[in-house]
Amino acid sequence: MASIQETLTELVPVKQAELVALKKEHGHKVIGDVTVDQCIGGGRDIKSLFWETSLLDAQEGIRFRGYSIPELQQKLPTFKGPAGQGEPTPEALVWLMLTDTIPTKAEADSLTHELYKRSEIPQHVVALLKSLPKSLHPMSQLVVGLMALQKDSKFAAAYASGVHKKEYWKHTLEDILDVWAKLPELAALVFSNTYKDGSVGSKDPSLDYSANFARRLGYNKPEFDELMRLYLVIHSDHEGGNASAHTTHLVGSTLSDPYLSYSAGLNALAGPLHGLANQEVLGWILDLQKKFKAEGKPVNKETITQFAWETLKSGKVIPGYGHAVLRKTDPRYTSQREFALKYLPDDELFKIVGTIYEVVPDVLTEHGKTKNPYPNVDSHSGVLLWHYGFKEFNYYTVLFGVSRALGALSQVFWDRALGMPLERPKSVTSKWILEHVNNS
Ligand code: FAM
Repeated sequence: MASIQETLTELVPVKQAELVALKKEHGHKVIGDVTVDQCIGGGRDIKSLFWETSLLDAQEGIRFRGYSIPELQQKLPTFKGPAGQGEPTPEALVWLMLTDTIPTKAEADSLTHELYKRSEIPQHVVALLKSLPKSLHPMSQLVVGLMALQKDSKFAAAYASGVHKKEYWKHTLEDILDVWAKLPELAALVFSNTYKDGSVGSKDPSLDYSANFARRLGYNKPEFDELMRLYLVIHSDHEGGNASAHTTHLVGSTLSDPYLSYSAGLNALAGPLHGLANQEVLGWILDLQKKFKAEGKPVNKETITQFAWETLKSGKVIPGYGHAVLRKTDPRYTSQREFALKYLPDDELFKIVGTIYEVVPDVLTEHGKTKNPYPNVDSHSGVLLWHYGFKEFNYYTVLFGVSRALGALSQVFWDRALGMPLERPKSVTSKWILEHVNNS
């Protein structure tokens, strides 16, 4: 069986030739126009990014290399064996995102092994993390840890020694495998530094990436391992325009190595309109519960509607609802709901999430601003973690950060393998726009 490195060594020249042919045959053709609204409106729908690992449809949601989430669940190998014996593993998804092929169980397992081998964290990084104040947000701690690991970047070392540009992708792949392997370790250290005594649970070479991450965080239940697999798969990639993926790609385009590029992506993910929304959702639900308990009222459709309006009237967003591109319920929300129906149908917070779903789309529609009144991925993830006793919700975005590395860095691999150039779109001033529209 070929390793991931051997498989990619065969594939890279094929994909390079395909891109050359695409440019030669179709390079001059138009795929979109840009309006003034789009230019001053965050670039929505402008087709100007190249992203191979996944594609988002506004109505249907995300597809990874052409496969929807339910299709991944039917086709990708699981921890126990072939597809269908539980949730797919993130290692299997990574193989698919990198190679454009569904892996066999043996191929996915080889990647598990490869990542396990590389997972050790140097002592200077452990000491650095332990020196950080517990009050520093876990996302900031994760970035500090990843930046400190950059000392060992194989790409940066190869570049400094004058390696030929045709070889960049090999050193980039080395770094990407290292970052994927070490991120859960860093994340577990951040967790322990923030909420425990600084020590982490032990890992086990017979387990997969997700179960080992769960053990490092102190969780031992196979059901929680399944949740971790689902979580790491569905948060991994959401095409290229979202802020964390785009930032990683942009910074990588300067030939910053994968440590530097993904640290930048994590900083984008840490914003409340992006990945931090998952902690905001949990906070919103707990505030809602607390308020109505204090007032002696039940949490039901009426009180949730009242709370939603209070949020909107105080000039805040309802976290976990709306999306820049999607215009329907996020399939990542649906897959988490299905998990909850299977494993925790009677959970109190899960029921509240269900009731929120029954009323908030109508409230947002009546409010009349948001283009998409439906829930996104963040509106469900927190209650699943909470159910298993994972209540440190300021930490939730770190889990998202471990997952998003899988997609964003799979694309960075192809960016270097395909020789993608420095990203540098054109900006214009308001004066330029006025002159342009008046003269056309
Ligand atoms: N609650 C209240 N107002 C909302 C809203 C929500 N959930 N979603 C959108 N709006 C408002 C938005 O703030 C904007 O208002 P202004 O005109 O006053 O600026 C208006 O509706 C139009 O926005 P839009 O075009 O529908 O959405 P955008 O593309 O500008 O923004 C989001 C997209 C995701 C930033 C926005 O829906 C939001 O703030 N949602 C809540 C935060 C959240 O859940 N973020 C996580 C997104 C997630 F998928 C992820 O990245 N992990």
